[in-house]
Amino acid sequence: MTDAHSEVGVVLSGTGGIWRVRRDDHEIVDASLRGRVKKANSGRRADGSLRRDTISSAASTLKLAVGDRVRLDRDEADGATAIAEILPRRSRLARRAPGGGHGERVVAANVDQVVVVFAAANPEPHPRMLDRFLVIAEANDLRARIVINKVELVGGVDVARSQWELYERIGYPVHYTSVKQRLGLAPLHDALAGVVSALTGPSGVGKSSLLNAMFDGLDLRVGEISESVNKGRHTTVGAYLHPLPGADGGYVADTPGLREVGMWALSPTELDQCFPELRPFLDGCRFGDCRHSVEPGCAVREAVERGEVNQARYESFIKLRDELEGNPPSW
Ligand SMILES: Nc1nc2c(ncn2[C@@H]2O[C@H](COP(=O)(O)OP(=O)(O)OP(=O)(O)O)[C@@H](O)[C@H]2O)c(=O)[nH]1
Ligand SMILES: [Mg+2]
Ligand SMILES: [Zn+2]
Repeated sequence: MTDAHSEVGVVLSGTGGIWRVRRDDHEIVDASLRGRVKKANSGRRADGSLRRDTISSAASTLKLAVGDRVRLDRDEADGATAIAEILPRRSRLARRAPGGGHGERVVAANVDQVVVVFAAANPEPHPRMLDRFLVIAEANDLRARIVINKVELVGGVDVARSQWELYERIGYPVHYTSVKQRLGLAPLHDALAGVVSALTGPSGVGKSSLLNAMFDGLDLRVGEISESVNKGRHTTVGAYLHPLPGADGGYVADTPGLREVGMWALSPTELDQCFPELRPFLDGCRFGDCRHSVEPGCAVREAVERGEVNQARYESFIKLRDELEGNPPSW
């Protein structure tokens, strides 16, 4: 389709009516979502006649999300920009609705990786919380990367690594950084440049500080309690996409809603697949519907007993599964 007045861009932010879009020429514009795009569930009106201008069929059941690539139309008369089409997504970070794909809420589209940031100390890290973030990434078939920041507070990279290398053994890349001492920033910069990352982690671990230290001109606010204000509210899943300065480009999505794993409605029976180190053992359980707790002949539990699967990770799995099955955790 060639249209002299249409351009393509990436959605940076927005909620209902007006969306901020960064065009491929790097100009940032506000664009409205046309009524007929917003409502288009099919190419036909209620009376069966064809709509003149509907969203492409692949996008017809999708709601617009940050990270979406969209085709923009500019009205020559009043100069207003409208989103005419959502281009096909290559991936998405989505909350699943219970029982299937219907009604899922896309937190960010076209995400290449999830980057989970914790502090080695201050605030004290919670490995079980890290496990939850990793499960969300796995459930969305997204690569995950871990950052342990503020390593100077525990005596440096080697001390931090001794505490977290378990995750390296599972296969997750782990970055050990200190903004204060400018440690480990170059490799993390290179891992973010040119791709779309969903950045998450507890408040105060240094996410904004890291981005500012790696990308000149980003100037994110540091040291503010940015998201706790809205804690617990479903609206906080809304994300914001920051274009990364530099020749390589790339985007980082601030995704506060990722913190509330209970809202993700993962299926308890598929949770074991979201722990990569359990996968080799899942076919070995005596029962196909093994819950990997008290069942006889459980290959997962045997692997834990042999020390081939980390005990704490296994406990994370059990706690999360109990939670997903509706038993509130005791921690
Ligand atoms: N000691 C130490 N402090 C750091 C380091 N990096 C960041 N900080 C400090 O940690 C505090 C929180 O940093 P932020 O960058 O605002 O943390 P954040 O993760 O963006 O927090 P939210 O936006 O609330 O989610 C600030 O006071 C930073 O100066 C580090 O490597 N070492
Ligand atoms: Mg921040
Ligand atoms: Zn089992």
